[in-house]
Amino acid sequence: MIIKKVIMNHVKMRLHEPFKTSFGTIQDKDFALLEVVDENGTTGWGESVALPDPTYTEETFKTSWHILEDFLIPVLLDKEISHPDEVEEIFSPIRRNYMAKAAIEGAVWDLYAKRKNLSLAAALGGTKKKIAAGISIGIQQSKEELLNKIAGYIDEGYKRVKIKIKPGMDIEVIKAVRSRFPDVPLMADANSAYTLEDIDHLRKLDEFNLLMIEQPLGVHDILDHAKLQQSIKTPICLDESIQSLNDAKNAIELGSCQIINIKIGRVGGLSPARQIHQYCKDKGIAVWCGGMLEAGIGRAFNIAISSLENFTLPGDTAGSSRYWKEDIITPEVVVQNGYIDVPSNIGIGFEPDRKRIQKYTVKTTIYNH
Ligand code: OSB
Ligand code: MG
Repeated sequence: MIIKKVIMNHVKMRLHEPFKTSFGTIQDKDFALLEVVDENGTTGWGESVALPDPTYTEETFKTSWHILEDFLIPVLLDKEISHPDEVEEIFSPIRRNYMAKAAIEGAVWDLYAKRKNLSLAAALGGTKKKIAAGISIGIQQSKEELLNKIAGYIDEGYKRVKIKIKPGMDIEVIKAVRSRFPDVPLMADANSAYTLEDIDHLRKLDEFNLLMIEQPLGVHDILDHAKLQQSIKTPICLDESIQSLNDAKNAIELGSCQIINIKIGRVGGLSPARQIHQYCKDKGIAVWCGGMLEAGIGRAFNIAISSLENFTLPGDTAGSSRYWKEDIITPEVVVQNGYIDVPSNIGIGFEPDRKRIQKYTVKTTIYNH
C-alpha cells in the first residue's frame, strides 16, 4: 500500500467532568484525528492521545501535531508499505515522540486491516470476542463523592475500579473504599507521586488487598521500583516507566513490576504494543490496556489490542458515555454486564461519524506531495 494523502483534523471535545490526577486536571481534550488515504482511495483512521500539558509524559497535543506535520507525515507519504510493522522502522530516525508516531501508525493498521478484509483485532492476532471493562476514577472533592461514583460504576457492571491517589489522599481514601466495598477488584494509580522515602507509608497499602499499585514512583525510577517491590506485597504495575520493549525488558529483569499497563500511544503504536504484549506473555507478566481519555477512534484501538490473549486483567477502557455527551463513532462503545464486544467489522470496526467530527473540528490540514 502507498499512502497518497493524509488529512489531519484538530478536534476539540469537552469531558462531562474534569479528570483529576496527582499531576493535574484535564477537561478539554484536543487531539489530532488522522485519515490516511491510499492509492485506491481506501482510508484508515488514527487519533492522537497526548494531553494538553507535558505532565503525564513529555508530549502534548501541540508537539504531536508538530512532529506529525513536519516529520512523520512527510516520511510516510508515497512510501510503499507491505505491513504496518514497517512503520516503526521508517520512523526510527525520529526519536521518541511515541504518541505522535502511534497516532499515524494506528491509521496505517486500520487501512491495512481494511485492505485485507479483516477486523483490526483479527489483523493483530486478537482472539477474544469481548473484553472486560474497568473504570478509572479521578481524584474527587470528597470521600462521599468518590464512594457514590464507585457505587454507580459497580451498578453499571464495571469489573474493576481504579482510583487515583497522591500523598495526603491515599490510605484514608482506600480504607473508606474498602470498608464500603470489601470485595470489589480495586487498584490505585499514583502517577509518580511518591519517592522511595515513602516506602513505610506505601507498605500500609498491603492490608487492603489491592490488585496492584500503578506507577508509585518516578518515570525513571526503575531501580527504586525494584527496591519498593521487594518490600511491599501489593503488586506494582508500571505505566509511565514503560515507553518501549526495552523498558519492559529492564523492568521485568530487575523485578520492578509484576504487571504492565500497555498504552498504545505511550509505546509508539500497535506494533510495539503487540511486541511488549508477546514479551510479557513469554515472561508470565500479565498486561492490561491503559487509557488516555480517548474519543471513539482511540477507544476502538484499545478494544482491538485488548482482544489479545495476555490482556488478562480488565483495563481502563470504559464506555463512550463515561467521557462524552456524544462520541464520534457509530455505534458508540457500550459496556454490557461489564464487557465490551470486540467488533468483527473490518478495520477498527466502528464507523467514524463525519457529521459529529465536523462539529468538533477546529482546523483541517491536508498533506500530499
Ligand atoms: O495514568 O492511567 C493514567 C488518563 C490520562 C493520563 C494518564 C492516565 C489516565 C487514566 C484514565 O487513568 C484512563 C481512561 O479512562 O482513559
Ligand atoms: Mg496510570
